[in-house]
Amino acid sequence: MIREADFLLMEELLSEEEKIIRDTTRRFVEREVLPIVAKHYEKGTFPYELIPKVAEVGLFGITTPPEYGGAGASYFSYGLACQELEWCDSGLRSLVSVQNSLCMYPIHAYGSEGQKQKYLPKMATGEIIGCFGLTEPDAGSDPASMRTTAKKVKDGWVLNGNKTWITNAPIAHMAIVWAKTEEGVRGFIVERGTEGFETPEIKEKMSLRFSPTGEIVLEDCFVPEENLLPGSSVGMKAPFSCLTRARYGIAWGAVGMAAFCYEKALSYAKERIQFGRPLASFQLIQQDLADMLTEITKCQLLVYRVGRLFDEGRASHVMVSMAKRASTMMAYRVVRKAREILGGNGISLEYHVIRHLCNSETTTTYEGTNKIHALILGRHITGISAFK
Ligand code: TGC
Ligand code: FAD
Repeated sequence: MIREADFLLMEELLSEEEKIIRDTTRRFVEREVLPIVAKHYEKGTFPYELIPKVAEVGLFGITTPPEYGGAGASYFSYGLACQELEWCDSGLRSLVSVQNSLCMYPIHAYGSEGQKQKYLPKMATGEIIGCFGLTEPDAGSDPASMRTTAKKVKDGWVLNGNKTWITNAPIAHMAIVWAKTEEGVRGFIVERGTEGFETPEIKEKMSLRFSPTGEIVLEDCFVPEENLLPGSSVGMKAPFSCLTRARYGIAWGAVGMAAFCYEKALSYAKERIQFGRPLASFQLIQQDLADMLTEITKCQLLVYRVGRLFDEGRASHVMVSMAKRASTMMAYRVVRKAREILGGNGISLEYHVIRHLCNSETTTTYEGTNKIHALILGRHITGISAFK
């Protein structure tokens, strides 16, 4: 499935259409992103010129129906694309995850027909980039404790509060903001340019440096009635359903990250001579490579099965939690082994592994930390909630 580490011949399980989506995505990242990613990572900048190119390959709105400008592809194909994107960089996959799962999905699932017509086609072309505001300074793992409020006024709502650690906030044209109304949490579309809406950038982060991250500051921000997502039920179910889709993409992406680093470590170990022999000839290095390939293969099987179940409508959000947690933890370990095999070169951006290593600090944190996913699984297994 991922060419670098397809030990169990999973390629044979893909349809021709799935192979085309995977290979088109790989060609795109190899040509357009891999050559520039290290430079931008070092500077902490994002190449805006990439956005129309990402759209041209069909990576925005992959699962959105064609009548709204999307590709109408399966979630399995979406997973394959995420894997190829994160083979290059987690921030690149984040750009696509947020646009697809956290912005286009809620508009398609919970938006009015007018909202779908207004936003989705332009989001598919990249003319509109979205961001998703759930996390707050005092509400991270427990977003239900959010403080952001939406007060009903004539013809609309007034939003007040702060969201933080929001991917793409500094570059987004609009935000999906979750806020507490008198009845409970609801979703709102807030467009850039609205008075009382600011998105200061979070600088000096040492992970996901290829991805713009910011805050959303809402100060007496008036949002017209037509910007409420009408189909979202009151409460956390709607925002959580978006998280499930983004977590699913991260689970696939982490396999791509690990496969990149495995391949890099393998070729390095074959070429690098120490004690008169290639590193790959030493038993301890062979053990590391065996562990890396085995771990990647186990997670390939996991995301493959969850992907197929997703398209059959049979994947529960707990299955997705297992896949997100297992896959990102696997990548965390595999990337560290790769970095060690590369010795001093392992910390050079030229070899890309240190970039993946720093990114793995975020992929095990956002979209629910590994501990939170363990507790989601624990609640499912025992029937006892550790949260309340
Ligand atoms: P809880 O009682 O668990 O659930 C309330 C209702 O929602 C349902 N539900 C879900 N539905 C769909 N998908 C899911 N993933 C769901 N999780 C829960 C649940 O069945 C229930 O329904 P009902 O009918 O019984 O009312 O609510 P809780 O408040 O106790 O939640 C606990 C917990 C820990 C599971 C939840 O707070 C959680 O998942 N916390 C983690 C927070 C998180 O993941 N934040 C992510 C922010 S976005 C982000 O990080 C983007 S990074 C993007 C990128 O750059 O790639
Ligand atoms: P906390 O919730 O404060 O957790 C701190 C530590 O305590 C963690 O180790 C956690 O596992 C542990 N912990 C918490 N509760 C428990 C418990 N009950 N039992 C045991 N341990 C516990 N959010 C968005 O809404 N939109 C975005 O686009 C977005 N993008 C992000 C991009 C980046 C680069 C990053 C780093 C984060 C992003 N986030 C986004 C926020 C992300 O979802 C949160 O950081 C994450 O959910 C964890 O919340 P927190 O940082 O507040 O940590």
